[in-house]
Amino acid sequence: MTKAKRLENKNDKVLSRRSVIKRAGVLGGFLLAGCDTQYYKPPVVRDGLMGVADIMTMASQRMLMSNDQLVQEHDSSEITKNFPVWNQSNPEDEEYQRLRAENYRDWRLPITGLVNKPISMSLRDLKKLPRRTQTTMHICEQGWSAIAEWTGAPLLSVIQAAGGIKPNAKYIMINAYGGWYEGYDMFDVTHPQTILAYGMNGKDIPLGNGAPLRLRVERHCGYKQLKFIKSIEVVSSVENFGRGTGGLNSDYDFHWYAGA
Ligand SMILES: Nc1nc2c(c(=O)[nH]1)N[C@H]1C(S)=C(S)[C@@H](COP(=O)(O)O)O[C@H]1N2
Ligand SMILES: [Mo]
Repeated sequence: MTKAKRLENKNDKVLSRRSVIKRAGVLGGFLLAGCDTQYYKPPVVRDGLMGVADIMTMASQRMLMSNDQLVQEHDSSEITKNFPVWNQSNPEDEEYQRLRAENYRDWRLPITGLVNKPISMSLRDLKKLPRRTQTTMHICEQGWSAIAEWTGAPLLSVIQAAGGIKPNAKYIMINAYGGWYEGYDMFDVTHPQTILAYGMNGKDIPLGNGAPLRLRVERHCGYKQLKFIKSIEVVSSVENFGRGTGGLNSDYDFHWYAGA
């Protein structure tokens, strides 16, 4: 890792989950609840609980990870030359195409729902927030992996820019242009390597890899790395989205949580 990157990533300390939980008022919900585990549960879906196997896998994975552990960060020499473009590569969405034609000049990210100060951020606003650069391995559940360097704003600092969450907030739902959406719990939101990335390998994110903004939530498989981000909503329940399982992929038989 270069010195510059190490400097950028010094924000990890500021943003480490524990320090945030300790700092009164930032994520009020954590403090009022006085207990993390409430936020580390999978969504309860309409047709009952997630499968027992899912819950066991998730519980043991999260126990192992409870030390704020970071995923491995690679050397820039390991970056994959031709990072795949997988699934959607250019959403057929009128609004998206209009924004793209103007190089995303008018693109905005609304952050709404159970936050203290709903806002709408431009790419410039996002670039003014603390910045993190990480070279990580993307692992697609469909059997491939590749390494890239990602640069972006920690999701946590974006939520903080919206005034922090209200006490009853439990999940965040992210919508993408082209119809994908995924849900994440506060465990993912507050992790230092969870970033809204606008840069890939030192350049703007290419169209096919999710321009102008995609999520990197490094301990999840590929399908949780949402591309073409459109909006963020903080919610207390995932019930009202799609089929109510907490994400497009779990709506259609993938697991809500399949952490690596
Ligand atoms: N909006 C959106 N996000 C998405 C997808 C997609 O089709 N649309 N595919 C997912 C899957 S399964 C993978 S493996 C990665 C692929 O990212 P890439 O195209 O940058 O390789 O994006 C994920 N996020
Ligand atoms: Mo994937």
